[in-house]
Amino acid sequence: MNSIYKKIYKKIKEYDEIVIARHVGPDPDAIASQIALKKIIENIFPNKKVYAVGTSVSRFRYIGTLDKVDESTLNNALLIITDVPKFDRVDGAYKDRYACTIKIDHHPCDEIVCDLELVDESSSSTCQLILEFIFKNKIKIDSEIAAILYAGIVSDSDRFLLSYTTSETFALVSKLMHDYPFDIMEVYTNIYDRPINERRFEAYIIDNITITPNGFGYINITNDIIKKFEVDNSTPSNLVNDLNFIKELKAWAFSSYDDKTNLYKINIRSRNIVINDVAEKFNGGGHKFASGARLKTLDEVNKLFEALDNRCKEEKEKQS
Ligand SMILES: [Mn+2]
Repeated sequence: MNSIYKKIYKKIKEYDEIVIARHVGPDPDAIASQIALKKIIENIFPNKKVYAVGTSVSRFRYIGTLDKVDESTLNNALLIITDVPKFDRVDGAYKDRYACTIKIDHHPCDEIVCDLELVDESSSSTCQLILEFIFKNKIKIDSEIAAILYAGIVSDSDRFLLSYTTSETFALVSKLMHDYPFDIMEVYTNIYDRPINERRFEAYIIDNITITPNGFGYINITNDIIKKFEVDNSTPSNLVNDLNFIKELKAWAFSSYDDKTNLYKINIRSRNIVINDVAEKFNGGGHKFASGARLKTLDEVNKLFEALDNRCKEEKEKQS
């Protein structure tokens, strides 16, 4: 019987032009999964044209560089989307242009959107799924690709702190490190080195976050504050995990304003309280305990905060 891993390998083999895309507002797992997959395919099939597309983010350039492709020139191409559940959040690729589509992802999703799908909601990261794909197909990689995949797994699991971290995660990572040794400190430096102004900004957030009696923490981060601390609009998203393990916080959310899209961007995290269904009601979604939303008005932002506080209240009442 052909497993999904084998089926995906077969499809990749069939197509000469392959585009790999991931979600808008990428994180290290999104970029690492697409770049690693591109390198893997290029190693096995040097004659294929493989493009990893989407807006580049300078702070993730250590993972690799992205490509531009004119989709109108493609004919009979394969599209692989990684780390993204649906096409409305795919950055830089349009489904209709492709002869075949594949999805590799760990976000919850109630629909089939691609011809072939490797989806596992219980996986720590999309990079973990890529690792499974590699080992199941006995693909040879190298230490450079290994370091990229490790960066994605470490980052998405928040250094193995999140509940999606399983024995499977450690088994795969152990084999990866054993077979393809890489410089672990270099990976951590790339992911975690921060300028002092960013840490000061984090201190500001901790100083100014409001915590309700139900254990919900929220803060509206204005653009004046972003300017004052000389950080950028994506910085709040990068810091949101750092509020984990604060005793008084069961769930928390940051709101910041994005001038480019004219939308409020909300990052939501929780400890064991399901919040993605709340985010979904406010033009958002994501994982059970790590979600986000994009909203037009501050009024909607406040309504979302209220709904999240209510969710915390319900949970508190259940437990008492
Ligand atoms: Mn991910």
